[in-house]
Amino acid sequence: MTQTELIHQTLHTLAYLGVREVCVAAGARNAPLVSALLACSGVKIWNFFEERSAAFFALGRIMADRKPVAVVTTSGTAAAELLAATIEAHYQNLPLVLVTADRPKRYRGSGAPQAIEQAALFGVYATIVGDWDVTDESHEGHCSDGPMHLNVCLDEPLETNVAGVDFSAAQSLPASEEGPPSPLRCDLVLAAGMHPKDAAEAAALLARLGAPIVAEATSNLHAFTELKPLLIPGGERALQSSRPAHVLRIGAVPSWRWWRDLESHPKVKVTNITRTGFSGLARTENVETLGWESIRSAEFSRVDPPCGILRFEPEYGKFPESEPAWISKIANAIPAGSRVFIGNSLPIRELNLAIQTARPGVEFFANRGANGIDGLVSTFLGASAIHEGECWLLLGDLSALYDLAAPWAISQMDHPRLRIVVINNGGGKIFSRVASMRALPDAARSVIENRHALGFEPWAQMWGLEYLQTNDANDLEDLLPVPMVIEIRPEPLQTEAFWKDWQRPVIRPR
Ligand SMILES: Cc1ncc(C[n+]2csc(CCOP(=O)(O)OP(=O)(O)O)c2C)c(N)n1
Repeated sequence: MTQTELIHQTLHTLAYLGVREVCVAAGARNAPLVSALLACSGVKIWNFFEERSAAFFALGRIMADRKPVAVVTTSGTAAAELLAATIEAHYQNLPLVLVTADRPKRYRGSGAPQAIEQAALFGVYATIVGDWDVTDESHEGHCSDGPMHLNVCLDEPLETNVAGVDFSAAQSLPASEEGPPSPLRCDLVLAAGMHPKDAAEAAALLARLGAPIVAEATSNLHAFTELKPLLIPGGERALQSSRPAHVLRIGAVPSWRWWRDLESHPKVKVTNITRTGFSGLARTENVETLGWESIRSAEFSRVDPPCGILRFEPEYGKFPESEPAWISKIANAIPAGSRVFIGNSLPIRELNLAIQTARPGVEFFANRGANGIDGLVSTFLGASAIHEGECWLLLGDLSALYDLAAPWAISQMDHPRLRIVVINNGGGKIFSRVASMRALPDAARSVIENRHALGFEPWAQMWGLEYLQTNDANDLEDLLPVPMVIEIRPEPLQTEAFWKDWQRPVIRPR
């Protein structure tokens, strides 16, 4: 096989897998693939100077449009930079296609420049579609769920004059079949991490079921007015008041502490309906995990007696400058038709509490596969790239510092209404909410929280983004139609006071 044939085989495989967008980070070894891709039709190319952003951006594209997206790297540690996004894609079961150019197989184990062991680099996190070299007789790519890895070994001379292929001419893969109906019972629903289209399917079922629902913002269930009477405000606090016998969890693994504590309550039955295949619990007793198709085929009924869950509304007015109140004010300022990406750590928890204050018609996304604080700006940009409404990112300061290179992609997006909101509380303040850490001496807490006094204006300036720092929520209305960084600095004493007030013990009425 010639190098040209090997490259064509790679392009056809991508087209067959359903890839219509590719994020490239170029080097010398992958130049043949990159130049061939640029000569292709029916495929959109995004370009990056570093691979980590490229992979997280691809992840965001997949989350938004639910179609496979590829990322193409050169050899060596460039390929290794894809690992974190691949792990996130694995736990979200998203078809991230990794194409890594490699040196020829005879270099393996030699220590020659840029010859690392790429073939099984992603371990359990990606299915190997192929490890191809011109000396191989035949190349058969296999499709799977979740991330897929295609390692392509290219020898010198590198062929950079390969004709492109037409991606749109490729056949798409067949859809999966539905299972037989099965009976399901529950007295409490937990919902998290659903694409808005999945949320619409789930909403129809949940409205018929009539059981109380504790839903995270990313469940996207708050958009459905028919669910209003069933959606219980108060998050963790509400959950603590409940005594369910059978929990139905739909979508991603919930971020509530209460969910983690279900590990030690084996009598509480848990049924998961998820696209990921992961139960999200280490215990297996009384836990079942079903595929998404059961949302259509299962016959649901409510268990009696009811689980007794109580409703709680946070009193933001008492602590208006606290961080949770700020998240609520931001949620309320985001216009209908917007797409919101929520950072991990405190923002996602605070938004779950404040979701009732969000306007209808807003979509929510987050990286809750492995809960990393890395790649969040890049994932947000990928998820926003072709959304027509406003796109908002709410994230912590350390999370923003983690992804300073991400705005590289903005100049390729025809998108003036990006709002990157950094909640700058001067470090990883989630750790000040963990009881065991609060007991540590201040010097240790300072290291664990990575306390700092950095601001984000120079970052915005570097990338030519508008910058706004405000302590007036009215400034968040009718923002200019330009990409902007918005920095919010909540008042720490009010934040502390808010949580103290919110975490007082739940007293059940007799
Ligand atoms: C890649 C990665 N590294 C470390 C962590 C552990 N971690 C969880 S939250 C957090 C602090 C986040 O700080 P920030 O983004 O400022 O948010 P805040 O806690 O203030 O809400 C860290 C380091 C992680 N989740 N992901």
